[in-house]
Amino acid sequence: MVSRRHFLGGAGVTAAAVSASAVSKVAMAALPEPVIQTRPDTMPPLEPPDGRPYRPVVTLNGWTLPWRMRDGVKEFHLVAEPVVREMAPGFKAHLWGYNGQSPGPTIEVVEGDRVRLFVTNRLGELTSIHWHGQRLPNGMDGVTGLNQPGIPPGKTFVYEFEARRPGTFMYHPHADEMVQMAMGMMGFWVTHPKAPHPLIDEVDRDFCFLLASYDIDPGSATPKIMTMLDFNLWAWNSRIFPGIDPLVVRHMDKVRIRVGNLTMTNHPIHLHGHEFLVTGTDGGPTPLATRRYEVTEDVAVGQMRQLEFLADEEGDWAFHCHKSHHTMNAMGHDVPTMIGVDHSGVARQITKLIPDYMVMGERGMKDMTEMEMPLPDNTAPMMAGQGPFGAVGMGGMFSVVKVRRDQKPGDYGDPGWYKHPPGTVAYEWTGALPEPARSDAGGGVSMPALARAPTGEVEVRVRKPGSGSGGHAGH
Ligand SMILES: [Cu+2]
Repeated sequence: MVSRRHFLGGAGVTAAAVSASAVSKVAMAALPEPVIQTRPDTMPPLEPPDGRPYRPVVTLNGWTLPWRMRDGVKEFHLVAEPVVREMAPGFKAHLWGYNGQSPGPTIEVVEGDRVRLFVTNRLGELTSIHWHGQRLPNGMDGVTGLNQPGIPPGKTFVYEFEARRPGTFMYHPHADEMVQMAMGMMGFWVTHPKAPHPLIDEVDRDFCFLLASYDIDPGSATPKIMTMLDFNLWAWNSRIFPGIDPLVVRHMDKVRIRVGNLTMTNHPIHLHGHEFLVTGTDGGPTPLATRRYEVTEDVAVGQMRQLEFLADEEGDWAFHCHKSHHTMNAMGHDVPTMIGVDHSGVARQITKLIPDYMVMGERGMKDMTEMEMPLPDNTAPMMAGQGPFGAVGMGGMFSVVKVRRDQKPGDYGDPGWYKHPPGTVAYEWTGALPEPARSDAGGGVSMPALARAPTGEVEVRVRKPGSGSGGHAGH
């Protein structure tokens, strides 16, 4: 075992030999040792020890794969294998990934670099790696059966090509499609420009992460790979809020955030407090004439987007997917809507039989964020982020961009919660209130309102849990 601590500052990275049964000693002599990551934390950027210099990216709750320079070629060793990924504190998932984690490590190279990637398969079935978005020889494109035979279990294949254009890419298998990506096999790839580029700005902080979704029943650990739409865990780099680290920046930093989508639906990624430009896609840097300011950018399936902004507003700014179901964790699903249903009478009856019975959800679901519900072991909290003012009613694809004046350049450490200047936080009004204006329009002339329901009893049918009418598919 050779420690690689010098690469990542003691970040829990170790080198592990491939088992002798998988690869012969002769073959091993030519292979770079695979570097394995054991922690799900955001690792410091990997400053390039050799080759052309560049400003490295920071992978949210992830890390960058060190390489070996041999005869001018950057050699990487990826190991496809089952992993245990902590998706949030107290919740571990049994996924497939690379080098100890899902997603796999970020690969960073420079435009014009010759890259050799050894891929060892420690899964029980064939795999391959497709280098999404790259210009490369057809036989290196990684589609099993079309461009190459699948990599059999226990074998190592070599991919080699030149990183021809700078930009934001990803890698994933093209083998047993539905299973391998649903199990978490994916990783990020960044190719930095070799010289100042008219469409690629230098930035102070450069973050990246992949969007992923899983369907893991409460109390279990393995994703249901047959799920097509109704996922219950919406993740950034296989982490769910409150398990996603904040993106910490210094006030007036120029910030780039690279996002890739390997889920089965689109994600409108929304930043509070700032406007950003979309400066790149997997097709490369966007032409200047196409750039416009946005606060939400939809990232469709199989796409990459680069968002850039000047962090000129101090504070703790929410950063999340704008699909509201994607900022929820597993327990928020498949429960009936009880809002507005007064079932206190029913509750009194039930309490005679079950003393601990709780009325839930009739004022909304927020109560459940503060309630310590008895959950099965290994279950993600439904929505359990705690902010300085109480529970943050969100989970899943949610994090915080923390902009601080006193953050040191290059320091990604969490500065804690923002301390608001006096008089700048929304507050309770205790004075006299004017009557609020209310619309009493019953509909315009083109669409007259329906006659109001006659006064009298309104019949309400309460939907019972477990009645099979989930009403939740397709989001
Ligand atoms: Cu989403």
